[in-house]
Amino acid sequence: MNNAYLSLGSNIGNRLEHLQQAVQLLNEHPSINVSIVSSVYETDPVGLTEQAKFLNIVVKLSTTLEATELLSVCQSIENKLGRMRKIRWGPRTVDLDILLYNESHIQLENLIIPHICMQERAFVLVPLVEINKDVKNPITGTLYREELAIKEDGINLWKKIGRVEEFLRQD
Ligand code: PH2
Ligand code: MG
Ligand code: MG
Repeated sequence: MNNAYLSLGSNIGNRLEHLQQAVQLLNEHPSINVSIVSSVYETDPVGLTEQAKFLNIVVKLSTTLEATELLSVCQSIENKLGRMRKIRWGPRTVDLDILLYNESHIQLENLIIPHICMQERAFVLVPLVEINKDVKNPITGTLYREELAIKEDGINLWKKIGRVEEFLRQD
């Protein structure tokens, strides 16, 4: 069995519902079990700052899928939920990024693990450290909670979550 951490974000429409639908679709996959969902954080947009605030979560899952197969599942969920917006070529309603896959270091054209700039993104690190304060960068051995120390600006707890079922029932 493989363990992975995923970052999910949404900044269009009903953001919470998009995150819930994405987690539900992940969990419904026969080879994926979502074991932990972080609290929901409202976060200032990073990169392109002229856009709406995001809701971000991190989930931990176990899976028999290879990392590249997990990536395909994530992309099909993005497409499925994106299509519901009916905006052709429009912005995606939900983004699913694989952060970590076991202790793997993967460098493929379409998949880099650990996720390329996760150690600089508080919207990733805050929920990640919430669900596992001992998780380390598998390449450098640095604890992600130590990367976090100075960068918590623009990240606000939006909804406290305890269990996966509780998250899926929120409305
Ligand atoms: N995702 C991005 C770019 N910027 N900013 C926040 N706060 N949250 C995100 O999920 C996010 C972002 C590209 O995927
Ligand atoms: Mg992303
Ligand atoms: Mg992405």
